Amino acid sequence: MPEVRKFTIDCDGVALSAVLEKPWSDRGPLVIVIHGFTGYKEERHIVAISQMMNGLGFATLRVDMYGHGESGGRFHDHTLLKWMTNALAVTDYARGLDGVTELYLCGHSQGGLMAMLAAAMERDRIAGLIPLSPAAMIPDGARRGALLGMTFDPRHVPEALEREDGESLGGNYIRAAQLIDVDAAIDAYDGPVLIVHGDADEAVPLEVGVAAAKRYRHYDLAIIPGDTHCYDHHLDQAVEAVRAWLTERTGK
Ligand code: FER
Repeated sequence: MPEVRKFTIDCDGVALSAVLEKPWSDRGPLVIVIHGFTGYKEERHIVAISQMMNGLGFATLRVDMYGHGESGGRFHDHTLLKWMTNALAVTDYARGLDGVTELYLCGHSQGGLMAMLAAAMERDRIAGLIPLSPAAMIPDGARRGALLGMTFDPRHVPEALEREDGESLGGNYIRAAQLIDVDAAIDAYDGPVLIVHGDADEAVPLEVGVAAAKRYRHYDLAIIPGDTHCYDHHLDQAVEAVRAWLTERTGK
């Protein structure tokens, strides 16, 4: 049984809710695992991927980002810049844990994009990057004026985007996203990358993940036939793709 600990990580006064699962006692690797837009750390696919990692001997640190899950901040106020700052705080926390050897970053969708941006910032500190169905097109969408199936004037950013479920997303989300250069982040990272993407993804087209993968210098790409954004049909195959890649990387 791995050690399981639930706690919060402070990020400039905002409490980020986190769960650490650690199968080793002295020393070992750790993967930071981050959910997507409107997601949280107990989602089925986030937990399944993490449990597999624990079984392989990797500790996992699942964290709710700003405005999501049990963390502080309002959903309406979240931005990719806040999530990037969260990623720095979480990475610092993980690096400070006793016994952590290699550090990996894994994130789903918007969390996958965040992991890609964090990998660029942390390129000298991380051993590998695992974006799952990464929503790498968000910054382009913000610049073009097309997000969440809605359109807007990108030069006159609306106060908010009203989502179908009634929760609104503040205009600062768009303003921040417009400034993010995904290609520059990809080019800044030359470590190993595994991108996993379902070819029936209804939220982030497969081509987005394929294009991101192909821009990385050292990438592997696992396409899951017939699967959706959250691996509703073949979660086992998504988990297996990550397992095989981690096993190969660590020679376990
Ligand atoms: C969008 C498409 C996908 C978008 C966000 C996402 C904010 C993120 C999805 C996820 O994280 O699961 O247009 O706009």
